[in-house]
Amino acid sequence: TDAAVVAAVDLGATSGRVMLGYIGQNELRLRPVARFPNGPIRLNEGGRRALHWNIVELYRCVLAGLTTAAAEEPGLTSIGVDSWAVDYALLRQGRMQQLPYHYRDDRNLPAVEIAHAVAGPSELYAANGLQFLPFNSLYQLTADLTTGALDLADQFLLVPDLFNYWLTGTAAAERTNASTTGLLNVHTGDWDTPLIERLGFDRRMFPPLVDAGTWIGSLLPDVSAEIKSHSPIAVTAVGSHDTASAVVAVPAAREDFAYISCGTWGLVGVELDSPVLSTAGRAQNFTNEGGVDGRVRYLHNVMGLWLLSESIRTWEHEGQTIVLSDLLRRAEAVTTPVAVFDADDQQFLAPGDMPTRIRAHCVENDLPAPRSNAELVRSILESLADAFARGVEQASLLSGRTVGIVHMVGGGSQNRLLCQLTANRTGLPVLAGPVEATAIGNVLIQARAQGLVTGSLEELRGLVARSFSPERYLPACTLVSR
Ligand code: LFR
Repeated sequence: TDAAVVAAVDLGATSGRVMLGYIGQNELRLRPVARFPNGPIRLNEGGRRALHWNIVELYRCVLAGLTTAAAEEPGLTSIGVDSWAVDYALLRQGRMQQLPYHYRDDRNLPAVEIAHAVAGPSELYAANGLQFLPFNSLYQLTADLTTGALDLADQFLLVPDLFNYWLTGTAAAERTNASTTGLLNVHTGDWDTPLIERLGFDRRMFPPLVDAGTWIGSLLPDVSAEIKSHSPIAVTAVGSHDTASAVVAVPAAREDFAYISCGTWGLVGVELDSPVLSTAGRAQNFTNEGGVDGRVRYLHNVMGLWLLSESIRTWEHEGQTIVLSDLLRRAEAVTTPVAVFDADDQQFLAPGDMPTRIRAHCVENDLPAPRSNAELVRSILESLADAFARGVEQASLLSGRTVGIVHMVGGGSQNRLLCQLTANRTGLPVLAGPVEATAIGNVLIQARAQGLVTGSLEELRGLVARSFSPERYLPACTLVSR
């Protein structure tokens, strides 16, 4: 075929991948070329066990993936990088000063109080429109302020921006991801200088903002040599917040849709043209994150498959052998009513023994504590589906947008039980897939920047729907257990 090729680098909290994206007349295909694990690393910091990202290892894996990509497709024209949000590197004269912290590190809690003493939650919401999450970059930066780390830094780069800088030498802040820092003004979409200065940060640390679709630069000569590429490759800004890219690739055919981008997190919401800053929305912890093409991702963070993956990690650590497909089959076969607990409870945020925390939470809340792995998994999935259903309903109520269909994209869309339970609890059809929505959204924005496809997000979504047809789950009310 004569399809053009771009590469999507998509970094998630548990794994990263490099995918080749093929774009032709009315065709869109994806081919994985590399997958690698990602995870936190604990380091002793003066007696505290700090949680960091092994960002340099991640970069090594990205370069290895790009080497394979360039070898397989010498005509590769562009690279785009997306990752999870909020986490960043601090640099001085281009040198990274410390390993980026993981958003699940516990340094944030004291920092929240310090930041809120300067600017309270309602004032912050009026300025940045973000739901309260204790790891929003502004709280992390407050922690850096108290340790003196900011004294050494002259630049702040979110993870994808850091990779773009390493690849091209150009420092820029892509807007969708920058919106998750809490330091962008929700009305102007620009760095909120008064807020930044009140919080005690140096405005000059924050790089110029660019929109998704902007050309960032060409690969540095040594990077080009490293990945053995013989033709010029551009690095293009994509919706560098993974959720922003995932929302681009929701294969919606109608306007009245809600989405659930489900991986480590379950991001539940609707897409709007302008932010909703109501007190009710703030009370329900709804966020106005920046989307591609100036759209607003009005959504709520649900704890997501983290509850499951961290349970599995705990069991494996205890020496149990876990086969995910078996476990899910047994969870599906559970017929006794299981606890539907509050998946959003902040106590589930930190890494560590998840089954014990879930059981304790059930006991505290007079819910039946799960007695087996299968019951625990069923309880997690029921609770997630319940939180998803509440999220969809609230998104609709708070925004005034009618919702007639739910699109589930990302890794969670492969989980048949979760999709069915979500259909049951929302009472709406759930269209599941694509699994690789984030990488697809990443590819599409590069393709549009290169003129390989044209049109609005609606048109891009049409192309996704034609190329990856979603699976349909209809609500079956009898399956609901409470
Ligand atoms: C999903 C995600 C969420 C963000 C969380 C932390 O991968 O990007 O949107 O709230 O990770 O960065």
